[in-house]
Amino acid sequence: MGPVLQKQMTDRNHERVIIGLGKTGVSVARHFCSRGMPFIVADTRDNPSGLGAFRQEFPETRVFSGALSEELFVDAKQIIVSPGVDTRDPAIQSAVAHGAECYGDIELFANANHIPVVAITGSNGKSTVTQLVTDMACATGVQAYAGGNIGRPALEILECDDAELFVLELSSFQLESTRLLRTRVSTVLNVSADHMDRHETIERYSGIKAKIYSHAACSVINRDDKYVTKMKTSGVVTEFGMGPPVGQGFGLLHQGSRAFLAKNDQCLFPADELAIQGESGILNALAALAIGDVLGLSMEKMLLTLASFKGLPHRLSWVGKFQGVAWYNDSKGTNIGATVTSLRSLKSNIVLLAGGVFKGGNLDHFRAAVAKHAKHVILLGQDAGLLQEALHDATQIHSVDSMRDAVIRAQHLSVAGDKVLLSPACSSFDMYEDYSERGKDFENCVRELAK
Ligand code: UMA
Repeated sequence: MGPVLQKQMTDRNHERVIIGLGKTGVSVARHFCSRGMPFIVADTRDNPSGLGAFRQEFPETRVFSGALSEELFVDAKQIIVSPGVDTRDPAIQSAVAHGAECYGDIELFANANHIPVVAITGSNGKSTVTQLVTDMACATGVQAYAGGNIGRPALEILECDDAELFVLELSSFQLESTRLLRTRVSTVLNVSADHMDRHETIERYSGIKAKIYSHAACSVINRDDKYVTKMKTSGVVTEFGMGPPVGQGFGLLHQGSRAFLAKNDQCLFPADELAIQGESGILNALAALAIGDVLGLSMEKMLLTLASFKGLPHRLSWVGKFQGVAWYNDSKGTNIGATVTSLRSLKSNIVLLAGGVFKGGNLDHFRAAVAKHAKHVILLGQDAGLLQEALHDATQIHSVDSMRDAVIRAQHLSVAGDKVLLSPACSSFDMYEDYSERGKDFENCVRELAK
């Protein structure tokens, strides 16, 4: 190849820059590759863990590692960011100022997709509702695939030839980097402070979540959430909430002492028979029913799905009862809103294990819930000190250095009738690969102790 042609090839490759060599980056690379579109890849880590596998799959592709530089983007026309990449990076900002477009994988998905989409976001519960809606659709005979933040990149499920419905869990990071996604149904389940290190204010964060409603044929809203009810929706609106149903919406009705999930004036399912626990379990089930109803799924099949749904791992999951003490793994509780909801669900006699990387949020709200529900709090991880300061007068606080020590301390502090709850209110990246590795470590330590 002559130098001129080689220069042209290089420039063309550099027009499209994928940032992030994780699940999303690889799915974007495959998407471009299958369409014959050249690209380069950059990752801000010096030694990205997926590099070896990536080089094997894409031996011709240039990969840049380490801090992003302006030179990397000199020829860039499109920058495709992974959700974990902060677009406030100066080199990205400078490229955008020079005319480059910057967006994420969901934008690519939206441009290539022709199948109906359900889009689900919220600070908590979105994986559960995504899985439930997918299961309900499949039970009705609609071939549905779940993707997005739930773990399988959206561009990967786009390749499923038999798909009739895509159910996307979207994080604020993914919505932030999406310009236009048309959906059959969109929902924001709830809003409480999360990822404040990236979005800075809850108003900005809530504004990003609201983008999910901008091109929806139907908007499903949580009528109890003060942020969701202020969002601009589109299409037909269906509501859900803890009170009695409003109009054709979903809610709770009481018959005697029992509460039932209900539509309009019709009782559908006893709330105390749900395997997904607490108020959040009820709201997630109502949201899934509301979405499925809008899609025209069989109510009978949806209720059967609800009856057999055991919940996703690491979300207020039952680990076991040892010497009269009940142990729960809520490792997915990575923000204050999630942990407060779990504390409320378990009510009293709680020994709470928390800590990790704090992402911001209302610590007064956390302190009030801890004071009301927890006998002891055991803290570990990077931001244990910060949490200790915030909680010191709420209850008895203990600090430890490892999950094993946290579990041993919890066992010493608890008596029969108590509940030990791992719900960190923080992300796990200081000590673990992700929340599921943290949850598994917790469960292993508990089972080790119970032997
Ligand atoms: N990277 C950089 N620079 C950065 C940040 C990341 O180069 O500033 C690189 C990392 O070094 C790594 C790659 O980008 O090589 C990882 O990208 P990523 O962090 O975006 O992670 P993916 O593997 O692509 O996974 C992402 C979501 N991760 C995040 O949003 C942080 C996954 O959600 C999602 O399942 C997946 O896409 C498929 O859609 C996880 C998550 O933690 C579960 N989500 C957050 C949450 O639920 O709270 C939002």
